Amino acid sequence: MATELHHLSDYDPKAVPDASNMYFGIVVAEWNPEITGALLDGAVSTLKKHGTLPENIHVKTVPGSFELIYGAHQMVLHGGYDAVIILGSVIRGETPHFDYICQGVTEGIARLNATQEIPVIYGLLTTNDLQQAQDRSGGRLGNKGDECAIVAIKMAKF
Ligand code: DLZ
Repeated sequence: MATELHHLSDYDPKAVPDASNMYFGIVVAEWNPEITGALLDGAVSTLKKHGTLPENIHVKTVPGSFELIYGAHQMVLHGGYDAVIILGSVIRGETPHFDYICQGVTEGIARLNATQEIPVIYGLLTTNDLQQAQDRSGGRLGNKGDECAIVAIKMAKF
C-alpha cells in the first residue's frame, strides 16, 4: 500500500508494506516457459514472503505475451484484485516480430494503467537472447518476478 509522506525523512524505498490483506492476479505467458515459470515462482514466493495468503494469489496463463493485454484487462475488470501482474518473456528472433510484440504489449499495458482502476505491473522480459532472459529470471541479475511482486505490493490500494 502506498503511504502518504508527511516528512521526506520518513521515506524508506526499501520498506515493503504488509501484504496480508491484499489480493493479486497474475497472468503469465506460456512462450519460453522455462523463463516465465521462473518469473512466476519468484513473484509468488515474494508475495507470500510479505504476507499474502496463497489463496489470495490467482494465476492464469495465456498462450503468448501479446495475449497478456487481454488477460490483464479481464483480471482488472472481473477479479476484484488490488493489483495485477503480467509476466512474459520475448526473445529477439530474426524478424521484426519481436519489436511489434514488445511495443504492442508495452502500449497495451500502459493504456490499462492510464484508464483502469487498479495498477497492472509490467513483468515483460525483452531480451536479445535466452541467456539474458535466464540472467533476469533467477540468474545472476536477480528475478524480475520478485521485483514485480514488490512493486505490486507498493502500488496496491494506492
Ligand atoms: C509469435 C511469437 C514469437 C515469434 N515470439 C514470442 C516470444 O518470444 N515470446 C512470447 O511470449 N510470445 C511470442 N510469440 C507469440 C505472441 O506473443 C502471440 O501469442 C501470437 O502472436 C498470437 O497472438
